[in-house]
Amino acid sequence: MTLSVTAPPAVSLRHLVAGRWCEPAGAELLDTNPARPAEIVARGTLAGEEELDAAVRGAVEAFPSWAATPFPVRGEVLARTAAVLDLHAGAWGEELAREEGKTRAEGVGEVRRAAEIFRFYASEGSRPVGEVYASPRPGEQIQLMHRPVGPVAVITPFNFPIAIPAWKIAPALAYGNTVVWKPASTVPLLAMRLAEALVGAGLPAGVLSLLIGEGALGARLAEHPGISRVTFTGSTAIGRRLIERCGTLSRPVQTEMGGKNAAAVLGDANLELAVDQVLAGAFRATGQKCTATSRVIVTDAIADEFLELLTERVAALTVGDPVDAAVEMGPLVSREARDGVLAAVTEATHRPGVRVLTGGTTYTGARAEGAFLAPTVIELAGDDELWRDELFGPVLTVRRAGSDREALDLVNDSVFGLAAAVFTDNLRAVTTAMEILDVGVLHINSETAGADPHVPFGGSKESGFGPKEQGRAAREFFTTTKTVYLKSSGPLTP
Ligand code: UN1
Repeated sequence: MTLSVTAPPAVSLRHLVAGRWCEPAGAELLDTNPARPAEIVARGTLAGEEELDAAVRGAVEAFPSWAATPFPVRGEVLARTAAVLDLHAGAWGEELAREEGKTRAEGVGEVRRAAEIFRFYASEGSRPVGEVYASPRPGEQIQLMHRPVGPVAVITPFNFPIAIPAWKIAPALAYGNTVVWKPASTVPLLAMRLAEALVGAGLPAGVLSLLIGEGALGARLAEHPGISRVTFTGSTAIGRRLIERCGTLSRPVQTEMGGKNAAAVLGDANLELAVDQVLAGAFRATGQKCTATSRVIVTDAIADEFLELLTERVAALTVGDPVDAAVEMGPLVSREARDGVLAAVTEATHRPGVRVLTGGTTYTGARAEGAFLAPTVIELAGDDELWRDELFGPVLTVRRAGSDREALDLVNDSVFGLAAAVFTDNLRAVTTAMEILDVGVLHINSETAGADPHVPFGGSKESGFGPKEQGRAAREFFTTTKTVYLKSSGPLTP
C-alpha cells in the first residue's frame, strides 16, 4: 500500500453565525487525516460563548419568517441543496474520506445519501400536512395542525459527517424550524460543506448556524434558553446526560445512541450470503456505525463452516488509505479511538473463553502512523465485556448457539436494541424473530446497517430516546400539534 499521494492544501474552516461566515478568535482546531496524522485536511478555530449567543439569537429572530414561508417554498431551498450536494459528491466525498477515514466510495455514497434525504423532505410540503376529524356537533370540524417548534439544537457525531446532519437538519428546516448545529469537532470540513450547500441554495440568513466546537459547547447549546428542542446522535454516556439536563428544563430531546447489533445465522442460512452481509455490516466504515454488526450468533450445526468462510474473507480485506480505490477498509477516526478499541481487545485476550480468530493487531510500515486496526473476529465461549460493550471499531464477536431459538434469544442479550439481522428462509424462525426481537430495525437476510431516507429509524432499550427519525416519523419530533375546533358563528349563508 502506498501513502505517498500529494495532499491538497489545508482548507480554512469558517463557522456560519446568524448568516455571517466567520473565524472566531478561539483555540486552534486542526482537522487531520487519520490515515496520515501529519496531514492537515483543514484548519480553523473553535467557537465560544459569543458565537453561541449570536447563533441562537439569529435562530430566534429568523424563526417567525421561516415558519411563515409557505411549505413548498421552503421545500425549494431543500431541493436546491440536494442538487448542490449531488454536484459536489465526488470532491466532498473525497474530503470526507480524508477527514473521517471511511473509503472514498463510502464518502461519495454518503454525500449522495445526504442529497436523497434533502430531496425526500423537499417534497414533504406536497403531501398532506395535517388531519381533519369529524365533530359530534353540527357545523363544526376539528383540525389537527402540525406547527414548527422554534430554534432546534442539532448535535451530530463524527461517523456520518454529512448523512446524519442531513437527516436532522432537512426535516427540521422542512417543517419550519430554525437550526443551530454543532457537529463533532473531528469532522468540521464536511459540516462546512453542508452549510455552504444550504447557503448556496438560498437559505435565508439566521435559519441555520454552524458552530464548530467540542463537547462542552454542545452541552451549552442544548441548555441555551433560546433553544426549543434538542436532537442528538452519539454516545450513550453523552446522550444520557443530555436527557437528564433537558428533562430538568422540560425541553423535548431526541437521542440516537449506542448499539451492539447482532446477526443470527440459523441452521438453514445461505452461508455465502450471510458471510457477505456480516462482513459488510461489521467492517464497512471501519465498524464505526451505531448500526454495525458487532455480534454474530451461529447455530452449532453450521458454525465451523461459517466461521472458516468468514475468517478467511476478513483476513483478506485490503486495509489502507481510504482514497485508494483498491482499499476496502480505512483507519478509525483517530489514533485515540483506535488505541481505545485495541486496548479493550488486548485486555480481553487475557480472559478465559476469548479466542482471536483473526486481527487484533496494528500494522507496521506505511500504515504504522495511521489509526489503523486489522479487522478483527473474536470467538467468545460465553458472556464477556466484549459481548456487552459497544467498541465502535472493526471488531466482531462470535458465539455459538445450540439451537435456532437460542440464537434468537442471544440477540436480545444486550442493553441496546438498535438493529438485528437474521439469516434464514425458515418462516417460523422469521415470524418468531419479528415477534420477540427487541430492536428498532430488523433485517431478514441483510446486514444490520443501513437506513432508507423515507422509512422510520431508531432503536429501543438504551439505543434511543424520543421519537424516531427519518421519513414522516421525523415530523413527530420537529413539529408540535395544535388541535383546532373550527366552526363559524352562525348558520350557513342561504
Ligand atoms: C446506517 O446504518 O447506514 O450513527 C446509518 C449511526 C446511525 C446511522 C446508521 N445513527 O451509525
